[in-house]
Amino acid sequence: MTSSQNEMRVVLIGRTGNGKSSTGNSLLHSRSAFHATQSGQSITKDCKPGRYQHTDTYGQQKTLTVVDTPGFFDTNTAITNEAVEKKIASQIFEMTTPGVHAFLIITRVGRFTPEEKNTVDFIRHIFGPDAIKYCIVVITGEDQLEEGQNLDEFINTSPALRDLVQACGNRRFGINNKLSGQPLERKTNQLIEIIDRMIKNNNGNYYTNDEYQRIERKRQEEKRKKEEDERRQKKAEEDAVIARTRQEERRRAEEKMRKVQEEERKKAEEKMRKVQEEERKNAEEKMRKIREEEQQKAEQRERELRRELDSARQCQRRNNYDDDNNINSMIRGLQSSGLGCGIPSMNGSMGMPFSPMSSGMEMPFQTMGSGGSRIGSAHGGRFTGEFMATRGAANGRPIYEGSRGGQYHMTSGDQFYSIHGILGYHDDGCVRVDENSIPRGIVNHRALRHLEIECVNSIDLFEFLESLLRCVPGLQQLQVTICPIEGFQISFHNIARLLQNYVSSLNYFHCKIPITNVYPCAIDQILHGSIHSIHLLFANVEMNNEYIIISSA
Ligand SMILES: Nc1nc2c(ncn2[C@@H]2O[C@H](COP(=O)(O)OP(=O)(O)OP(=O)(O)O)[C@@H](O)[C@H]2O)c(=O)[nH]1
Ligand SMILES: [Mg+2]
Repeated sequence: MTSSQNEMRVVLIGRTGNGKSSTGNSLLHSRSAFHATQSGQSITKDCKPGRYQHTDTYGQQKTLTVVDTPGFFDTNTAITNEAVEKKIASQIFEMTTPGVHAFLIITRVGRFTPEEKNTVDFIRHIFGPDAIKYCIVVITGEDQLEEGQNLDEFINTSPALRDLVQACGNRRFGINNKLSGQPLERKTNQLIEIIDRMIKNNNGNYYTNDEYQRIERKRQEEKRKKEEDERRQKKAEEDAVIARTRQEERRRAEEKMRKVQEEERKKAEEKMRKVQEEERKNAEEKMRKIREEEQQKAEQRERELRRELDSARQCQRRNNYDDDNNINSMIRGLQSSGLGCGIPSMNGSMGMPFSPMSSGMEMPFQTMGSGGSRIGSAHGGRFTGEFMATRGAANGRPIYEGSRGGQYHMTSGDQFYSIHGILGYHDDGCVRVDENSIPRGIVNHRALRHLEIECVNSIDLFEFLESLLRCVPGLQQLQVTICPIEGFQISFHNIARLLQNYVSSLNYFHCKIPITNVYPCAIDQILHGSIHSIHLLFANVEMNNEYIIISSA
């Protein structure tokens, strides 16, 4: 097999203690690559390779591999049986494959034994007959040659050694491993040159045989398998990296897509929100403008009406209230203006839940007349009261005088009850219905459903109704006739709330105010102070020459 120019593999073989390890260290320029010591037994137990980067005299570099081996021909150890021999051989093959450039047979000055001649046979036996062409006899202990004796003279002193050297093609070399530094380096360089020459003589080949071939094939196969495994592993790793990269890219793309979608969704939401906000603002602005316009119109109308009323008052003052026709004509003027008759509810959608007039139902009440009339309902009744309250003060305390009480007439079946004195004055000056003053056992006033009240002089309608309605929680229909005096003020807004709060069952309300008792200022209060707040139970405001009628239908 052609030798590689930059490799040299050398095997040291010889008897125990001959200096194999020492020679190996010299070749490797080391003192400790192999363990070398003076001992009767083999120190080296297993083959061991050592490497050194050798530079020859031409500056060419080569890797020198030196394989140290256990001692041969030792009675105690070493190569004494087939098993150990095979083990050593196998290790040498492993460490020097694909072949050996040189077998160095290590012998020693003064210690050569005839058995060592068998080393050649051992080499032939292990490596084959041609291995001898690659053997060199290296004699250690050159420093121990007798004075004046050269290496060949020493060789010639032993026929067995001479035979060994001859068997090895007279290739021999003497070395003193005790040298150091340059002298030792010169020696090792000379030995390597001898090996080089031997290789050349062997046509530049290292020694190989079937076993080496087999091992080499096996090694190549293992190398190929290893490379294949590595290639497969590398491919698997690359595939894994690609898969991870793809997965990562997919994840990034999904993340990007998700972000884009999220952003688009937010943008759309923001856009929608802005549009809705804009629409809301526009609608609010529109509503505000409409309200403003309506407000302005109402204010304008109110100013006009006030002007008209002022002029009417002035006119009346001038006539010292003598000319009722003027007032009536003013009222008619108001009626024709739309305020006095059928003023629509402020909230157009609020229709009356109960509207006997419009629905054609029979009115449960009869129109109030003097003395009243009986009511057909079993739980209907009629209340009339005459109150004349004068208010004064004595010692800082209020004094109330005047006629007290009133009458309550009620039908129950065929009976007609008259109840007197159910109204009373109170310290705070209000006229209230006193529930305790209603004679018990005569009538279950809490069961009243229909009630008519007529007050011939001014009372605080709100206070009066509040106290009355506490006594009649089941009331469904209420008719009130009052006669306000000049300056009398009625807050129909408050009364409406009162009726709705206290008598949830109330579905009909009828309030009649004789016009003859109402002075313009009272009309003013009724129409302008409260009428705008009226709703539901005050859906209708009617006015004729005799009455202002406010009712729920
Ligand atoms: N004076 C002298 N002593 C040497 C020389 N070479 C080796 N020795 C000594 O010989 C003894 C044995 O040397 P090793 O190198 O251990 O011999 P070995 O062949 O490896 O022995 P095993 O490993 O037991 O087989 C050591 O004490 C070395 O110092 C030499 O050239 N001159
Ligand atoms: Mg040794």
